[in-house]
Order: sequence, then structure tokens, then C-alpha cells
Amino acid sequence: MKKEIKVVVTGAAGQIGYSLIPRLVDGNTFGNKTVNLSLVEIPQVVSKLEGLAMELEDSYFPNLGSINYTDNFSEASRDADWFLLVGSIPRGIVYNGKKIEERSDLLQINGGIFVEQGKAIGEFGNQNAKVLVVGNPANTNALIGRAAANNPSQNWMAMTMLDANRAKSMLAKKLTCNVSEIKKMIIWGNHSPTMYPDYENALLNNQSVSKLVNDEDWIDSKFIPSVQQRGKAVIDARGASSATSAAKAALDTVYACENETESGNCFSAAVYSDGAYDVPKGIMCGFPLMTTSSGEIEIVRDLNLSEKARSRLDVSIAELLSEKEAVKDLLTE
Ligand code: NAX
Repeated sequence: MKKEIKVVVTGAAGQIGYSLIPRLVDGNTFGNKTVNLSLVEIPQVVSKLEGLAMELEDSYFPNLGSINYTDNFSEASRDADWFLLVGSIPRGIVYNGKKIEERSDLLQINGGIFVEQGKAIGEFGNQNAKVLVVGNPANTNALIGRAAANNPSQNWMAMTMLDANRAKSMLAKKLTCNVSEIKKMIIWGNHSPTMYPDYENALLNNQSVSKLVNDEDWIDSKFIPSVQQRGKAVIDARGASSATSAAKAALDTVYACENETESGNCFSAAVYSDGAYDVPKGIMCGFPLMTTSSGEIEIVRDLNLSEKARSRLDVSIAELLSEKEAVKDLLTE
């Protein structure tokens, strides 16, 4: 078992980065391993990372190894075990003199970034590196990066854990239980308002959450739309997008990949479809996942999808296929 782990984080000077990075070295996410950090930013803000590095040193983290920061992603990637790709250009920003408002523009700009990062990960990252894309549009960014990396032994994912955690929180309130008691809470499809939070396969004490809630009206008018729109609700309330909850979800995903999944449970992330559940091959789709005792991350294949779930999932698949079409020139596999 390796005693050291190298983790690359992009967007390290952003708001998610500030909440995420200290918790990578706090002894929980990677257990007792020494964590060597490689923090990446764009040239305009990379110098700010000196301040973050100072704070990390001042925080008494016994598991903190080396800290490097750079605007050179290839250099950062060398022999890295984990890549947390948080950095991306947000909607609404002026980029090269143009305000980025259309999803198609966002897809193209961020897609270009992920081609470069994917190539570097494929070439310089560890053979069994794991990559979690957080920067939006996360699923399609991951699809582009994975194609550019062209390294099948590496494991590319896009984050849907935040959506799953939001869903668990709503269900726990409704059913008056602790969030940790809700198992198998899966987000199918795209990390976008078309995602499908699967309350029918979710369990509380081995009983179907759907049966326990027994209120389809609440499910359709409150639960599903609230999970789908929670990101916007946080922006409206906070004046900024989710940061600490997004950071926690990234840590939860890393933890879920680093530790064997408890029996009777699964976790949520988007991975490359191999045709499981009749999802078309070649898109990054939210699936139920498990980590085996030997550390493999696999799709859990024995859940049932009701007709309602299927039709909701189909909407999200259609969106993923149209995003794929919009970036087909960037899929350089
Ligand atoms: P911030 O704008 O605070 O930070 C982003 C940082 O990324 C900036 O410091 C920027 O300089 C940096 N950056 C941009 N391009 C980069 C590149 N090529 N290499 C390295 N760094 C680069 O955004 P923040 O709130 O931290 O959010 C980051 C991303 O997470 C956004 O795309 C956001 O949409 C996405 N989110 C994804 C979520 C998910 O569940 N998948 C939820 C939360 C969040 O909205």
C-alpha cells in the first residue's frame, strides 16, 4: 500500500478550492497517507496560491507533504494519483472580449481547456490515476478530457455527489432520520437540471424510500425539482454558487473511491457509459457505482428502473448526446 499520494487540484484559488484543499490533508480523506499537493491556477492568479500554501503550512496538518503551485498543468500532472479538476470558466464572465452566456460557448471554451488537461493526464499522470471533474459542464468536460487522455487504465468521473447529498438531506428531513441512514441515493444522467434523483432505489433501513415517503405529489412537485434546482437556489440565497458543499461532495467522492463500498450501498458519480442500463455508449452519465475490495470502481448493474425513472433518464441522456454533438470537434480520441 502506497504511503504517499499526489493530488492535483485545478481552480485552486477559487472558492471551492479554498474549502476543499485543507480537507484533502486533514487525515480523513486519504487516511494516514502523506498528501503531496500540486495546485494549479491560471497565470493571472497563480501567485495567490502562495498565500494558500502559507495557510496550509500554518494549519498543523501532520499528513501534509509537499505543496507545489504552478500555472503549468503538464508539470503539475507528473506521476499524480488523483486529479480534482475544479477550475473552469463560469457562465456570465467576459472571456476574450465576449460575455459567455450560451451553454454552447461555455462548452467550447471549457472543452478546449479539458483537451489540454486530458492530454497531460494521459501522458504524465499515473497509469491508474483517478480524475474527478467538478468544473461545469462537468459531464461533457470529463468526456472531452477522457478522450484526449486516451489512457483506458485511468478512471475519469464527473461529480454528481453534491446532487446526491442534497437529495439525501431532503429525504432525511422528510423521513426524520439522519442523512447517513439514506443508502443507494443515485443521481442518473447529467449534472444539470435534467438529472434524475432516484428515490425509488434509495433505501432507509433496507426499505424503499419511495414506499416510506408514500407521497408522489411531494416527490414530483417538491423533491425532484428542488434537487434539480438546488444550485440556483443557493446562488439566489448566497449571491455565489455552492462552495463548501461542493468541496465536501468532492471529498466524499474521493473517499468513496478510496474505500471499499459497504455491502447494500452504492455511490453516485458520472462515468463513461459502456451501455449499462441501455445508456448509449460514449457519454459520461450518472450511474450507481461501487468500489471493490481490490479498489476497482464499477457500475452497479442490478438496480431496476421504473418507467417513470426511464423516461426521466432519457431526457438527461438526450441532453448529454446534444452536448456531445456540440463538442464533437474536441473529441480527439
Ligand atoms: P471560482 O470562480 O471561485 O474558481 C474557479 C477557479 O478556477 C478560478 O480561480 C479560476 O482562475 C480557475 N481556473 C479557470 N480556468 C482554469 C484552468 N484552465 N486551470 C486552472 N484553473 C483555472 O469557482 P468555484 O465556485 O470554485 O467553482 C468551480 C467550478 O465548479 C465551476 O465550473 C462551477 O460551475 C463548478 N461547480 C460544480 C458543481 C458540481 O456539482 N459538479 C457544483 C458547484 C460548482 O457550481
